[in-house]
Amino acid sequence: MALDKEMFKKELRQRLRENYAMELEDASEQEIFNTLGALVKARYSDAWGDTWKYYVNKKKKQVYYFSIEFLPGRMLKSNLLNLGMLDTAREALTDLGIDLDSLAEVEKDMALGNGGLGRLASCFMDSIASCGLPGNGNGIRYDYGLFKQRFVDGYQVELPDEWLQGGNIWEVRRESKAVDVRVGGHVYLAENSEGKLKPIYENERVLRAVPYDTGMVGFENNVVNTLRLWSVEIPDSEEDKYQSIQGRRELEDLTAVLYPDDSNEQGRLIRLTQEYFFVSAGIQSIIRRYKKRIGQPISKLSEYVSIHINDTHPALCVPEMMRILVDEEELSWEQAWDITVKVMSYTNHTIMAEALEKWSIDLMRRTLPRMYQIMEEIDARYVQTMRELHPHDLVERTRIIRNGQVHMAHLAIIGSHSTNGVAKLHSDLIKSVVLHDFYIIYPDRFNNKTNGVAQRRWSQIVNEPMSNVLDDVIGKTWRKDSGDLKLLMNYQSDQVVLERLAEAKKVNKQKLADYILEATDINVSTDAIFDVQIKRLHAYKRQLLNLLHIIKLYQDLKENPNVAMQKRVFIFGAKAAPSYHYAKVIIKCINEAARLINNDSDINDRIKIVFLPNYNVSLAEKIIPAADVSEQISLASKEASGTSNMKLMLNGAITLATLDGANVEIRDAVGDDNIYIFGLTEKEVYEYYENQEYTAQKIYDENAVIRRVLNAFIDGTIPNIVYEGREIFDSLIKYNDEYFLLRDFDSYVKAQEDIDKAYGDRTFWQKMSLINIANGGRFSSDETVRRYAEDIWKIEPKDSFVTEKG
Ligand code: 8GP
Repeated sequence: MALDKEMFKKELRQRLRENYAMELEDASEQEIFNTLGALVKARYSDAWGDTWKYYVNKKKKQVYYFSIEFLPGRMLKSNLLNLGMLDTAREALTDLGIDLDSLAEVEKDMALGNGGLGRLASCFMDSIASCGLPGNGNGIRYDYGLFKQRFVDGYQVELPDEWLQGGNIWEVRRESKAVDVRVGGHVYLAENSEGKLKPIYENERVLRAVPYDTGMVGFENNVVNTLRLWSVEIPDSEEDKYQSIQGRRELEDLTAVLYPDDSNEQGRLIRLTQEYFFVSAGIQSIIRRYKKRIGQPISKLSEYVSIHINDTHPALCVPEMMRILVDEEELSWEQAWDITVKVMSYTNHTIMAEALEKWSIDLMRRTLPRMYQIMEEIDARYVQTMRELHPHDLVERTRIIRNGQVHMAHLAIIGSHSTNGVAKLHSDLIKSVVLHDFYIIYPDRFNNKTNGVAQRRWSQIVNEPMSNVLDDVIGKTWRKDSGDLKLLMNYQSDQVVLERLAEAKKVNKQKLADYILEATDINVSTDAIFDVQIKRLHAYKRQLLNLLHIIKLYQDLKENPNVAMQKRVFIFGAKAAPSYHYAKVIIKCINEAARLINNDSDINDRIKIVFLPNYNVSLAEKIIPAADVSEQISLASKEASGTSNMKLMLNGAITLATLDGANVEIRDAVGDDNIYIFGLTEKEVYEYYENQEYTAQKIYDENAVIRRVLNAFIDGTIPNIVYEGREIFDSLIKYNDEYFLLRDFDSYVKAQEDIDKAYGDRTFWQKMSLINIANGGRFSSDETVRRYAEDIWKIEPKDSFVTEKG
């Protein structure tokens, strides 16, 4: 039964009394939040159990999405929306004198990921449930999420993210579902009494993996799937071995932090063990359930189970499945291999060489001896089969174990039936360049699945002013089916609609301006263009190119204060990996440029730089609805897809982009007139690589504007960056500008000038913005997961969902 407002208020008060023996008037925000969370959870707990029963009773094939990162952000509003309770909750709370938006801020961001890959996993979880698809997540319950970022003297400082302090209302600990995972020691094969070869483990460590489940609530469809995150504990049987605090700590640290800095041996060891830990625990629990609940012979596993390997971190799924099928279920190698390949599928998320995981044989053998043995066998059999079909060189290049290293991407491709990229261009590049060798061997395994974003969160929840206008203009069907945003195209010349959308944007900008003032003490005007670049800090994403342009504007204004230009606020949000020195240098330079420019009275607020600290999902939710310009300026060929580009267009920002990743598809969606494209194409980038004719020094010598901009980094123009400025300068000149910033600079400046002009014509700008919103619907992750479900996972939606939707 749906809760009406009065019942909602009554239940909230009642629960507060039960849990805290307290009246609402005396409760703290945290206490009210926890109570509200429990109320919400109670509203979906039946559906959660029923969903599971339905899958089991109907013997539905299920997908398990294995990912070392999940970035759900806050879940209160999203759960309320999906349960159809958002409006009731808001009104009831208002009656009680509580503002839902500020109450929601109490929730700590669940930040168990670094960036795009982790956020995509969470958008998929939302969409899988909302499309009524039988699918679950499998990952790690890190005690500490991605570090909290502060700026001290312009430098990034990392603080621990203690997100579990104060508890996590959404999770359920399921001790009875714990499994044991074995690592380290030695393994040898010996014949058992029946004459079968069996692995014998010696001196291994046993880790207890305890699952914490979180309900993934579908949008108004009574479907609640499960995100299962594993935490390490010491099993009772091993208690004796962990007498010392030090020993206990080491073990308990295994799931303490996300991505321990892997630049040293100790860190790498933890990371590899983490990967195996959640893979082994996940697969063991899938097999256990399968045997107990589905009751079919193990040989039919692939008809009921699909496992997705999200990037290479869970690639050990392949040998772990083989271990269970061969060592425990006693299938023949051939049969086990056939099942494994049918069950597994893999997504590649990056072409950056340094992110393609490799492990030294030595480390692998020491840490996961049985896994290593199995991978050796897979490798040997691969070579044997492929040698008969392909040239020797090709087979050697594609082996799993080569040159003293285990290649995880090779393992994932060889051990699965599908490898996909995340945007058309990226998938083409994978086939033609990055994984070309594999494409020759397995042409049928390669496919594209362009990323998408959870549109309910990224439009309805984060942007109410815009959503209300849309409801009035095109009706509410877009809230269920984002394809209906297209209806907005009928209003591209309607002054009233354009004006209302502009007003909504203004409201969002004011809200962000208030936040900026509070967080950074910087005053920004909502008349200015809000020009946004939000993503991990990485050289290839070229935040530095953005800065070079800002410095140029600054120098132009200093030279001639009467230069005509729109006011601009350049907004950055980005964390640098703790060990990524160059990225941190860029942060320092942006912060120092901000200090210089924001305080220069000659500039008179015409340009401002705001680097908001601690970029995360919740901050993205504040920035995105307020953005006018979306900077997607990676060097063409380097960004696999991007997803902030999709969220920003959906909120009416105009994209300024290279033809990289999904930007290409955004251009196709909105047309050339409603996007600003600049820079080298991916083909031109590759031509440069082939001809090796790029000389940054030459550009510097010949281009006075660029020379003046770069000199600002070393001549004291930007203060306090003596070392950092030199490092930037050298990276561009002495080390020849790896990401072609200088080559793209002029066309970037030109595109920025065009944007400046366009913004001056309010109707023109607003029309572009409308066209972006109208065409954002195609980048819905609902659509993306449906494609995965049909083409790769072969799973079908829950029947009742189809009927409910009509
Ligand atoms: C990101 C890609 O950089 C981005 O283009 C894409 O949109 C996103 O994945 C989702 O597909 N890749 C990563 O986040 C990534 O490779 N992370 C690994 C370093 C952990």
